[in-house]
Amino acid sequence: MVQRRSGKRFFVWAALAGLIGGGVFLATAEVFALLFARTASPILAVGGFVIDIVPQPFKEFAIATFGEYDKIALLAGLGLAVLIASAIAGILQFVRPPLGVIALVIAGVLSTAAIVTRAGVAPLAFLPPVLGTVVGSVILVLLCRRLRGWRDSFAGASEDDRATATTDDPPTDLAEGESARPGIDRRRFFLLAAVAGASALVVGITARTVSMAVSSVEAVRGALKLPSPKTTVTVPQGAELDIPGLSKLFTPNKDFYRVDTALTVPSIDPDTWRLVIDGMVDQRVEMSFQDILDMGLDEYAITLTCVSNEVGGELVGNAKWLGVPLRDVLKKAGVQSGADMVLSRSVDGYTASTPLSALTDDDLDAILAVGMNGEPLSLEHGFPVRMVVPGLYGYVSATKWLTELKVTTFAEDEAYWTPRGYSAEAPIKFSSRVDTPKIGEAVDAGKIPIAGVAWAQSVGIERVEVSIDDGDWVAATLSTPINDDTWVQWFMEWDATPGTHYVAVRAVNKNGDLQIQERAPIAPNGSSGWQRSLVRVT
Ligand SMILES: Nc1nc2c(c(=O)[nH]1)N[C@H]1C(S)=C(S)[C@@H](COP(=O)(O)O)O[C@H]1N2
Ligand SMILES: [Mo]
Repeated sequence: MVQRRSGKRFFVWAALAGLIGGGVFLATAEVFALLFARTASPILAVGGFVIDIVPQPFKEFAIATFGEYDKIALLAGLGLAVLIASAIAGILQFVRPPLGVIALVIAGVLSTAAIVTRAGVAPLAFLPPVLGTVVGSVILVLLCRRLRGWRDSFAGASEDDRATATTDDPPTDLAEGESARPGIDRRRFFLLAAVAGASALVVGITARTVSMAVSSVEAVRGALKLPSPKTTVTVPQGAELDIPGLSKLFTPNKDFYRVDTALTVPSIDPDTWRLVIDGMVDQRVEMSFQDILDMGLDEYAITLTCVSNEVGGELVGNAKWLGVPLRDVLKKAGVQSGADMVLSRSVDGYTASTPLSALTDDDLDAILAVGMNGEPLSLEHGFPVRMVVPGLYGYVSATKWLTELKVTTFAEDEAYWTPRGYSAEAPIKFSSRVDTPKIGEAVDAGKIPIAGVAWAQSVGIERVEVSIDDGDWVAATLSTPINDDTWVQWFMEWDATPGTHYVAVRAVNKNGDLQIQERAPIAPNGSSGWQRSLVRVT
């Protein structure tokens, strides 16, 4: 009797194991969707797929029945289907392994298909459902194994009890049908069930909530129309050379390098965003996003560089920024004498220390930027407001998701990277780079261009020189510069002969300084050296 009753009870726990396995699957997928591909949430992708395939009359029926709650009804229905299917998968895995895992894998394949066939999908979008399937299956297998262990020792114990009951031994102090063994196995099952179930709930709900916050800010950003600027950047004739393999004059936003410490991209609603200017100021000032726009926007072309850029590296990009001068913003608060630094703070706590003079100097275009290449900043590049300062590495000047400007001193305050091995002040070391021919890619012999970019923000590039096989330095042809804050393109025609050759490049800035030849690592204040690369000609 006892056994039959508890046999049924095990099916309930098997169903619970299935629910937990399913929950872990979804929670894992949500976390990786948040990290790699926001559109890769299995539930939402399958929901979207269902919306796409159900026939029009059915959609009308759904709208007539549920009204504006039709999407919620769909998600609730899907949720219910997931619950039932997970419970069944648990029971299957308990009685006929690996049927439950097979069911989970089928669900994984279907949701992967729903995700990767959506429009505009990220390249890694398959990862969330695949990882979800793997982790969910592991949990399901472990839970069912422990459950079977519990059932077997339970059945064993019952038989023992029956066997002992035929003898005249006095009853033990264990309750009927119980022995120490099933107690341990039961605890093992419930411990894993509790840990996995609770983690799935907490992690899954957190990840989904963050995703929803992000997508609503994404929608706000999509609907945002920045006012037209008072002035725009004039791109002179001959500013952009047309050479295959050469960097575009303006780096497209999707190719623009991204460097920050943010694990998840902050999502800030511009309506509630505020910038606080405080510290050594006459009056603390608070500005809204609209206050910034109301100052009137101008367009600035500025090349941004990361201190982590190695010689010849990719962590540099050029953009047209829409923004307002930081000196005008600081004027509103009134900077007090004695201050020599502005500590800018991001909503995620990141800070940068910028010399006050770099922000207040009339000859420097240090700005608060709201737009990048004709669009509002993307979330990754600092939406809604970031700083851009020509001539200083990003980590000491280009704070994204800006929230506070504290006027202070270097003696008083320290920025995020300062105690981590990087200098408190870091002007960009001007540099030059070869874009084509690409290192390691063989080129055909004959007349080919050698071309690249060079930058010396706030000073300007005077000359770029190229040396082949350690021969004489020959001046390359420069594109017409936009201004001294942006990079210039350069090229030189080369009669390439078969074999391997060294191509080296160096620049001279408008102060007449030669690019530093001595190699330096990126820490503590930026790399230096001349790029010299091996090119194979066939
Ligand atoms: N909030 C915040 N802003 C930041 C950073 C960061 O980690 N957090 N990194 C800085 C660094 S090191 C660089 S090089 C630039 C890069 O800007 P980008 O990602 O738009 O190219 O942002 C700067 N602003
Ligand atoms: Mo950086």
